[in-house]
Amino acid sequence: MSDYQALMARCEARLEKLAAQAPVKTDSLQTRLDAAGISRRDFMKWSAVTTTALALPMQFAPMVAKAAEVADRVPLIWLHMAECTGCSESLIRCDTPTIDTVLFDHISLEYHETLMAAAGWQAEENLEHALHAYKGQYLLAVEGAIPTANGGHFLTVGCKGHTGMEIIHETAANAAAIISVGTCAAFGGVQAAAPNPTEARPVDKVIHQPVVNLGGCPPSEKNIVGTLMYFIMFGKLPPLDMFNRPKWAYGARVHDNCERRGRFDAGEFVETFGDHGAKEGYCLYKVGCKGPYTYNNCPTERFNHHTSWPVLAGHGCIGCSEPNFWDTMADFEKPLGRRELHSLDKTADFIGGAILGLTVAGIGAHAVASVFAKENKEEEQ
Ligand code: FSX
Ligand code: SF4
Ligand code: F3S
Repeated sequence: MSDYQALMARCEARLEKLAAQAPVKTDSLQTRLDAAGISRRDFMKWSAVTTTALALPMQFAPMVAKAAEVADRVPLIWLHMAECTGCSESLIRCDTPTIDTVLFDHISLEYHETLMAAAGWQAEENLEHALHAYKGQYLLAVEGAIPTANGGHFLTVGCKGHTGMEIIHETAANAAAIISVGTCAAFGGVQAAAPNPTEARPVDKVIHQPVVNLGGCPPSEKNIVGTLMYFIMFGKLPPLDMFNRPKWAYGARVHDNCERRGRFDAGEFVETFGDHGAKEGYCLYKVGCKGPYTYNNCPTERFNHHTSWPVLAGHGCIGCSEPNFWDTMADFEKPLGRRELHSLDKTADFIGGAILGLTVAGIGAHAVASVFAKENKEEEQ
């Protein structure tokens, strides 16, 4: 049996098992799509697009559709730790409902502090109920870093005053899978920037279970929903990169799929914001773009109904899906002219041809990968 056949058999068995369970929600996905004015045809198109985004062969498209329909059998507990809630906003704040947002309504969302109607004691009871009723079956999504200094008391949640550390340990203990949504949960984010007074830590440095890291401040709705879909379809974590990010989403550099890449290769750079080059759509490297050092699918998947992404909007990528980007990628509007990346900065002034551009960019990316690998190792020690 080939790898894909084995994957398909696993997916079929998993979806059959889920379909046999009673749905938690009363409305079917079709009812929800109808209410949002989304046609069956658009839903099937979405299934094909999601299949491609997940780097699966097109034979999986009907299974993606089926997985969406049975998503209401998978309980989801979504926690907020130290963060800005932009990750949830990225998913739910579209001007009109998308299939991704409808699907997020359809999945069995048992606890989400900023979306649920319950408050106070009732909210805490909801969480306790879900942890008990769905022991070993629920998916745990965590948004935000965990402050660990002072016994974790820089973050307490709810009327019982539990610390983030206590909550994360309790909820992670019986989760079927754990997803760190956003750079704060995945790598610490802004609150972990030097000097990190609350000793904010990524989820996977506080607990011992495997965690999928969805880098991005915030990550796109595609990366969040795609990861949920993968778990629903296969009941396991997707293949991950060295920072435990799904390869299907974080396997390519922003720079390699950027629509301004031709300008980089031709040596056409914006020198200051608002200049002639900025109006012509020149490359933003010299005004600080960190696309050459950042792995994410922003140029291909974009945000908010696929309308735009940072570079298309006219500002360089700030490397928001990379570990410790607040410290390693700053200044955000200046090239990384210091440290190991100096060669790329110097050469950007007189790059004339595509071949030289490609070679130099390759060196830069390799150098930065080594920097991050080193930092990650140090953190683990
Ligand atoms: Fe962090 Fe998410 Fe940035 Fe904000 O909550 S990844 S600060 S967009 O929203 O965690
Ligand atoms: Fe695009 Fe930035 Fe790369 Fe320029 S440096 S091609 S703007 S990703
Ligand atoms: Fe972040 Fe860069 Fe994408 S700033 S949103 S990784 S383009």
